[in-house]
Amino acid sequence: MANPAVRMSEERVVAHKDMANAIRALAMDAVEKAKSGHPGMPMGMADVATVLFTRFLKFDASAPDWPDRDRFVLSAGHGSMLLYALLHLTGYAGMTVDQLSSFRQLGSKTAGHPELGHAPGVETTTGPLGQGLGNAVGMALAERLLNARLGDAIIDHFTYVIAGDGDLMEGISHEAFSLAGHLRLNKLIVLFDDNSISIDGPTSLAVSDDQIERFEASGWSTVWVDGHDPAAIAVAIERARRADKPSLIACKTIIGYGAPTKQGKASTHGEALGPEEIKGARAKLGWAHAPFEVPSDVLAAWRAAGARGSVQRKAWEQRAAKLEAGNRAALSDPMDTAALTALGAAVADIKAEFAATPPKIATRVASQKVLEKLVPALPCLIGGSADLTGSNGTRTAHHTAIAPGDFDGNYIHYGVREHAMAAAMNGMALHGGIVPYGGTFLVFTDYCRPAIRLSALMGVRVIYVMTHDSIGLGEDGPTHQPVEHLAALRAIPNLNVFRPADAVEVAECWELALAAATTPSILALTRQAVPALRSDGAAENRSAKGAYVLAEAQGGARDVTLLATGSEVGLAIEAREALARDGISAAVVSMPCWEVFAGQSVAYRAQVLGRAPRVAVEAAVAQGWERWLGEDGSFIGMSGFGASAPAGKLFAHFGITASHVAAAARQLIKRA
Ligand SMILES: Cc1ncc(C[n+]2csc(CCOP(=O)(O)OP(=O)(O)O)c2C)c(N)n1
Repeated sequence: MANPAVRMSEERVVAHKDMANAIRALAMDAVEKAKSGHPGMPMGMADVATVLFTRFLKFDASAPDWPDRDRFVLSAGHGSMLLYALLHLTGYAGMTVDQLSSFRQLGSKTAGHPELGHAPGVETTTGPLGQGLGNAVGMALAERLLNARLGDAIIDHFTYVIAGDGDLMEGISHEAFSLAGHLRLNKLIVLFDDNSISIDGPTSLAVSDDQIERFEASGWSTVWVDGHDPAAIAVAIERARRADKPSLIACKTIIGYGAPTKQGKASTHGEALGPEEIKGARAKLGWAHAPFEVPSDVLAAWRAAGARGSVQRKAWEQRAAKLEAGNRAALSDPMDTAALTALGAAVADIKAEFAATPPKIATRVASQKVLEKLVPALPCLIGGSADLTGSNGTRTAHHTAIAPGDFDGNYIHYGVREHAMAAAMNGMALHGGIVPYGGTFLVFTDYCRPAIRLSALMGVRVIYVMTHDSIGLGEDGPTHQPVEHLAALRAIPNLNVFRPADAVEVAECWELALAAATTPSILALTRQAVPALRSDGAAENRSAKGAYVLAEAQGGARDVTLLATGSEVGLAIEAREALARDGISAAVVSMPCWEVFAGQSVAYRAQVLGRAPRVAVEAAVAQGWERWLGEDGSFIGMSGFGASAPAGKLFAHFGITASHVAAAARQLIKRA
């Protein structure tokens, strides 16, 4: 095999081997210095990464946000030093030697696992295995959707992923690959680090899947290559780029390649190699340079690779400059000023309709009505559901389904693949140009939770439409009735959990979710009809402070404050009326979003919560309510799982009724 090389100028040629060894050395050195990290994977995949970055990847290190760049996802995020070494070598701003030598230290750009926003060139946060794969499917899907809208001259790029055995063992990989194969996402290329080693030892301890056959069965193009043979890797990538299906390239590699006594062993996976082994590796690899030192010719060859795309990028900018302003803006920020204006108008429109004829409908139905206005106003919105379209109310008259190889539509039938749906939505949001929303039952947020957590950690605009939000879903029973889910979701930082009370609040919560640029949202919606509580038609978004006084105490002074969310706000209103008949003045506070309310001023919160005793009602567990109730408040809700029966019977059975709320209020007042 000819020794492939990067030609720098007429006279200097740098060998592939030296370029790959630069990655290996930086990875060994950084992990050694930190005394923590994973050298094995970067050393094993250095050849594959070198071929990809020097010969194929369309990128310009000086313009990391170029919308038509190829996306590179390191799904095997524990091998973060592979990515950091590449970003340093190719010349991304800020990824200095100092950063590499502060690997895994507080405040460095080189976090333990790659984190979005820490360094340019990190496309997504990875580490929880399998998530990067799901993100990449979303990115590849976003690319095809935008390509269908804007054409080849504007969006036409690949999404490459490096994934390890661990990624492929995770359940999410099945959902994600199955979806990608079905949709024929032919610009998705997975480079599988097929080293047959994971933490416990050889993968044969735990798995005997034939990954090639597995992917073939899901409609992928597959090939096996020697992951240390640059020419073979290049041929495989070349072929994958021409495939009419997504491609898996299984790269047979040796973990910790170059470590004299440890290569090929699990001991290189996740700990520093130690000074002796590193010395031996330097000798074996023929790398005679000091720690963190990259010789100038090797660095120059890498920098040339990092600048290779600049001509292409500049040509792209000229083409993009001719785009209609809206389309151009949408590539960088789909919710720009024009989109926010359109959002405001659409929400005002539907609120006016709801005010004119106050509807007694389920909040999921209200959400569908809101979407009927939003979808035509906001072309960036891409909807979908994990096989519960009719139940979630996620599809409108303005939707066309995306089909295999056909990306003209704007609605995704994710199939029964909640986890991949959530991870793919993260990928779509990260790609840019798209605001994804997707639905399932609230109880199945458990099936999406790892990806929801990453939406929150990354701060991406993803909207989860989670219907059937309590025992109010009725006959499907406790398997389908969320009780702890609101509390569990509220425990995730930087996640807005909205539980609107009626149609008007639904419109308001959609507006807030779409306007939140760096916070994902959950919309928890009812299956059952709820009364219209807001018919004021107010232009003001009253949900925007997270909680507000929906009905003040008659006569001003409060004897008691009733706090509620979603379907239970109606019960609080009924209880208020019952209490009024006894001469007790109760205020009702609707709390559609705790997180937003928690961010308000102390004065506002004090004014809303008042000084009178408080009763809260929510058809869910009490956890978290103590914050709003104080020491002496009462909670009406669930203390265990639900049951199978019609909704009305269940609310009565579990004591979540207006009369119980009123009774709790009377008791509190007596005590006070
Ligand atoms: C969801 C999840 N479970 C467990 C881990 C902990 N973990 C990190 S790497 C790894 C083994 C991965 O093996 P492989 O993909 O073969 O990586 P390699 O040993 O080749 O570097 C595990 C279990 C994780 N990061 N994410």
